[in-house]
Amino acid sequence: MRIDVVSIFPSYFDGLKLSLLGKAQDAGILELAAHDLRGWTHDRHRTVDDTPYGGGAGMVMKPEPWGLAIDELAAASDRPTIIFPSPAGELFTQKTARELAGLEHLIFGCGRYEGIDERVFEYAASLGQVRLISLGDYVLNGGEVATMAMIEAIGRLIPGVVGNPESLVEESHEDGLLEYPSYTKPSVWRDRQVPDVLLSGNHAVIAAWRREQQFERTRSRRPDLLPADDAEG
Ligand code: JBE
Repeated sequence: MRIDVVSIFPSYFDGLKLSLLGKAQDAGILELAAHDLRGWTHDRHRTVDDTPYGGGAGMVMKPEPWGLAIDELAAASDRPTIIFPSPAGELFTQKTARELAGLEHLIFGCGRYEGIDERVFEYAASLGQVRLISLGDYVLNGGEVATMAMIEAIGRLIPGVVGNPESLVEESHEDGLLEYPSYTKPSVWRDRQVPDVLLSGNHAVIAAWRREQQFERTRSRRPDLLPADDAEG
């Protein structure tokens, strides 16, 4: 998979060279490049924003550098998916991550939250599939941190990135429920005992207990994840 990121702060993405995603890049499974939007400006001050038509607070990102950036990066593949992180977008979930992990080429455009000139999204749709995606209902200063979170969630689903693929299926959200609690040695720590059932060696009973824990936690912490009938209590 190829991922291009356009940002006025490309060094944010140096962190993605660490750990699992760094190894995936070394192994050639993932090709990740962060580009400076200002590289597509042509004025002395490398201007990327201007005042909004119609008035109002803040600045809006100018369309010209975005147009050139998208032209150049989209030309590298057939029909890339172009993602703009935005609090006004559709919500990012594990399902979104799975969809995006199956694609060949993603381009992330990181705007500041006052926004990018709307015509950029229309134009981008002529070169690829455009998606505005939100990490959640809160406001960040720009799309960079949201992009990093999405790349991490997507990247670990690419075959070969996570060493043991079984560890992927037992995680929170993969089956629509929160994860069951985990314990390791010692069996007693500061007077707290690991639940007896986990020491029983009875795999069927352990599996049933874990399932019940998943439902219990989901009911108490995230009832919105359960079908309506199961949500109360
Ligand atoms: O979630 N997001 O994708 C955002 C992007 C930019 C600003 N705030 C956000 N929440």
